[in-house]
Parts: sequence; C-alpha cells; structure tokens
Amino acid sequence: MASRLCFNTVGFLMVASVGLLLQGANAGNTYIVGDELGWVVPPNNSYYQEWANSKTFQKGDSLVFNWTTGTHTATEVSTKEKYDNCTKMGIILIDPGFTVTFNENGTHYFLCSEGTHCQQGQKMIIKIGDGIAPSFAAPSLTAAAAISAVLISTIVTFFLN
Ligand SMILES: *[C@@H]1O[C@H](CO)[C@@H](O)[C@H](O)[C@H]1NC(C)=O
Ligand SMILES: *[C@@H]1O[C@H](CO)[C@@H](O)[C@H](O)[C@H]1NC(C)=O
Ligand SMILES: *[C@@H]1O[C@H](CO)[C@@H](O)[C@H](O)[C@H]1NC(C)=O
Ligand SMILES: *[C@@H]1O[C@H](CO)[C@@H](O)[C@H](O)[C@H]1NC(C)=O
Ligand SMILES: [Cu+2]
Repeated sequence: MASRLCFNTVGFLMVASVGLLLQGANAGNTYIVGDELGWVVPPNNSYYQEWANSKTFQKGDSLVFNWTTGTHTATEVSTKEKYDNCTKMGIILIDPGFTVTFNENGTHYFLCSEGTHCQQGQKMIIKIGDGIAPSFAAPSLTAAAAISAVLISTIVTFFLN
C-alpha cells in the first residue's frame, strides 16, 4: 500500500514535470509525416520534400514517422552530403509511430535506410525555424530529442504497467 502510493506520486510528478517541459518548449504542433500516406516509398521522388516544404516548422514541433506496411527506418544523417548520397549510417528511429521533437532551430536530414527506398524518394530535409542551429547546442540536439523520446516511452510503459 505504502509503496503503491509512492509509485503513484512519482508517476504524477513525472507527468507534471513533462507537462511543464512541454509548456516551456512552446508545446508545438505535431505533424504526421506524409499525412495519410505515412512514411513509406512515395509515389514520386519529391513527395516528402514537397510535403515538408508545405509546412513551417517551429521550435517545439514534433514529427511522427508512421507506417503500417513494409519495413522502413526513419534515419537521421548528419550532413547534406550523406543525405544526397543516401548514406545508411545514421541515428535510426525504428518503431513505427516514432515521434521526434525539435527543441531548437536547425536543419535535419531524414531518410529510410531500407533497400533503395531513399533513392526512390523516401527522404526529406526538415528546417526548424530559420534552419540554423544555435552553435552552443548543436552537438547535443539529437541527444536531447532521443532523451525526450526515451522519457516519454518510460512514462507510457509506467502507465501500461
Ligand atoms: C508527387 O506526387 C504527389 C501525390 O501524388 C503529387 O501531388 C505531386 O504533384 C507529385 N510531384 C511530382 C513532381 O510529380
Ligand atoms: C498511422 O497510420 C495508420 C494507417 O494509415 C493510421 O490508421 C493511424 O491512425 C496512423 N497513426 C497516426 C498517429 O497518425
Ligand atoms: C555514398 O554511398 C556509397 C554507397 O552506399 C558509400 O559506399 C559511400 O561511402 C558514400 N559516400 C559518402 C561520402 O557518404
Ligand atoms: C529561429 O527561427 C525563427 C523563425 O525563423 C526566428 O524568428 C528565430 O530568431 C530563430 N532563432 C532562435 C534562437 O529561435
Ligand atoms: Cu523505407
């Protein structure tokens, strides 16, 4: 009973502090990449870039990479050169439904590392704000996104238990 109460209190505090974090980060918009199509091999090479260009992403916004057919990855690569070359080495976000939140301005290069999906246009460049990362935070940007994802999945797991 006592430990149960303790866990509930911890859970509440975690949710409350995440709520505050989200508020502090301007509780942005959430976009499903590709809308109804999701994140798959697109009908043409420019599909996802056209999709991205039709939005204005700001600090605090989130992207959901969602797919229900095929095998895909949402892989973030670090440079335009790797992006242009469809390089498969990068930070891989695999679970369908993966959400990434951007807490700073910057430019991000996403692609699918399965087969030739990237060459077929399953790739896009995302600009947050003016697309310029603050120099002091640049190396830790991706880490911050990953950590917030882990934190959220921890909380979800907590409630499912
Ligand atoms: C790519 O496909 C989308 C959806 O079918 C279409 O709206 C868009 O015009 C196409 N772009 C090109 C360059 O063909
Ligand atoms: C993911 O895609 C499936 C199938 O298209 C859809 O039913 C589901 O609502 C999508 N999830 C989100 C979060 O958009
Ligand atoms: C470009 O892609 C090829 C094939 O995947 C790879 O062998 C090569 O190292 C890549 N080059 C760069 C600069 O990323
Ligand atoms: C981020 O981008 C927005 C929109 O372009 C801009 O107003 C802002 O000055 C940029 N810099 C920071 C640090 O937010
Ligand atoms: Cu793919």
